[in-house]
Amino acid sequence: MLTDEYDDCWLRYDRVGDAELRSSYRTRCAHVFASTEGPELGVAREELRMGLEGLLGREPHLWMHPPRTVDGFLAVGRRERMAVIRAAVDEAEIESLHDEGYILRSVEWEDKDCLVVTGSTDKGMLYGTYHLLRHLAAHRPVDDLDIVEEPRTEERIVNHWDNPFRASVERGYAGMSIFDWERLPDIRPRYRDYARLLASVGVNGIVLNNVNTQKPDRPGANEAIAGKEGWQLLRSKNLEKVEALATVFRRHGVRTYLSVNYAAPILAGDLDTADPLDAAVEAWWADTVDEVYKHVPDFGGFLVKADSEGQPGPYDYDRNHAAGANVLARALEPHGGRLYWRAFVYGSHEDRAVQSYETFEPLDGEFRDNVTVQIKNGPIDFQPREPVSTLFSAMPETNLACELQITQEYTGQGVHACYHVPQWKEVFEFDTRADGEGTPVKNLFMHDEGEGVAGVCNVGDDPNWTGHYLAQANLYGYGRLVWNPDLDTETITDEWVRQTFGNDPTVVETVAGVLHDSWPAVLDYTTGRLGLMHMMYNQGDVLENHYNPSPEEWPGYHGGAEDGIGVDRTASGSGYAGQFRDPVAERYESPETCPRELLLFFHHLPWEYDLDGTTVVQRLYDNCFEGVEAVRDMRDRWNELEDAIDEKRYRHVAERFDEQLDHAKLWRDTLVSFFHDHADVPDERGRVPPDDRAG
Ligand code: GCV
Repeated sequence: MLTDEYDDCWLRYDRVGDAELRSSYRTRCAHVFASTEGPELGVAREELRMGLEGLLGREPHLWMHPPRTVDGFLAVGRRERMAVIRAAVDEAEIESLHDEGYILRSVEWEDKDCLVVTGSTDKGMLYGTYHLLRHLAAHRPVDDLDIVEEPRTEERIVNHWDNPFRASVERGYAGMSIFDWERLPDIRPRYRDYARLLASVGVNGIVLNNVNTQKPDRPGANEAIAGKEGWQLLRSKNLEKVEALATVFRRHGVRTYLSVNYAAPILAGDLDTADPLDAAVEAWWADTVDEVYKHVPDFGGFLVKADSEGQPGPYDYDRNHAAGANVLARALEPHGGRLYWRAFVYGSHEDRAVQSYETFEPLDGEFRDNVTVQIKNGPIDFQPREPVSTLFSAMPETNLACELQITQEYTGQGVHACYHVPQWKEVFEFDTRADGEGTPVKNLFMHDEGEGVAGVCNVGDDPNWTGHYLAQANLYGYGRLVWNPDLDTETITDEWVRQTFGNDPTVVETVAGVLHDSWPAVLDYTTGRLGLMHMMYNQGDVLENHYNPSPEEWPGYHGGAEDGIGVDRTASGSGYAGQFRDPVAERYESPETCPRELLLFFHHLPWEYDLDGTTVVQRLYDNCFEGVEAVRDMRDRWNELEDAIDEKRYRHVAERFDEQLDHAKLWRDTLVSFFHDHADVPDERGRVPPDDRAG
């Protein structure tokens, strides 16, 4: 049910097959009395028209007044404007509702069976509309509906690492950029469909361009891209393009943001410094921001990667990150804009894990109110598994956002199935003890304005949007989990499968089961089971970057050597464990109490260190073999669906699983050989080093 040749993702709205259910839906939804005020309500009406036509098998009748001659109807609008809604919802309920919240309720009104969708804002009602359609697509009953929903997280943003004018996407595995910057401000229908997908899961902000706004200064970097870099978006003629996109997203309740280069006063202006304490720099940012707001009056703000991986920053002028951020924040403040300032810095330290805490913790309380420090979920870089970042519990006086990666840079990219919702859930639920027992990570960035979650988006120009059909579940799950971090993974998965692949119980069970097993499989063959990480190829701009196994390349990340494996991050090593609060720090300090899944992240242990009757090296061998079997099993289960889902999607995923299986074997064989070569310990099952029989 998207409007062009692209895949519908979860907005398919397939016809409800069960006649009784369809008839109960028709009673309440075949006639729609929906308010016409406001752009978001226009989107809601259009979505209802498309969605109900698909689900009910005929276009709904959209009324301009309450229908009197029918058995029931759906009403979408404000309480004060519609008698049917007043009959269903108290004024006090609306008054206490969050701006983006909504109420869905069944009600009998003038002898008619009605459904109402209402809220205190148009945006809330748009979210309520999507909730209703999701409910119908999952074949849930509507006769006694009573749902009151509010977002638990204020800022729910996607970050695009798209390179404007180059059309490429850094760490993008779904083709070129969805945004055609050369043709903008011409609008493609696809932008609207993308905005619908985002709104349907409650995303309310989008950063349009890559945080790397300048050509990376490294050997082999493509010279042709000079002059086509992200910082150029601040130029007037390009702001018209931003304005066009913002117009589309605004109607769907999504605010637009830009990544900017710290040295923009030099690059895009004519200053010879970007020193944050220089008056001319301050004035330049103020003027530039004024110009942006002329184009996009509800502009969300900027995202900045500073002093990191070759991007300029305040260190270039001997200023700290708070001084660096505050100059941009002051420029944004009068317009209600926000500055997202990334905490992803490393460089001078031997163990990069410790650096962002050391850089930012001393600055707590020094950032202006409209600054949000954006922290990756872990201290390294979106690995299949890492501990949570210690910064979350170290900055109580600062607005924080958690950065997740929806795109699968280190978890098989566009080829492997790896469902990230369980991993994100684990991060959100981790008890930091920051404020005593029961201070999960999610509590440190939820609730307040200016706090939230940013997800590095996996969308590209591929017809299926995300490269791998199953990766659509990561985008969907991201939005749903961020809206409400208390939702359980099973609920999110079930919703996605039903909307995407239909309600056949075998299909639902199989697809949900495959998703459920996918992250553990990746953990097995990359050995994240014991906390190893970053054993991937890591060379410049080549295709296999962060995809193929290459454990010899960066021994510092895993510490594999003759005497053992793992990295000492305790007090006798880099000290990362000590950045946690007690008793978490204490637990991590000792290999006896450190959770298995992080053991080798925190400890360098002998290969034959005892693990409840087995050894580290044997456990690693076993994990690699088990990972391959887990992929084989997922592939076989998927293959059972051949006649149950459409050929196109079936084949696409089946072929991806074949490729994943081959690649998991490559991981297994590379890693077990590496472990064997260094440990010189035989595999007790005789499978290592691998030979052709390994299969
Ligand atoms: C946008 C890692 C990735 C880079 C990314 C960087 C970041 O290093 O490999 O592609 O750059 O993180 O998050 O800034």
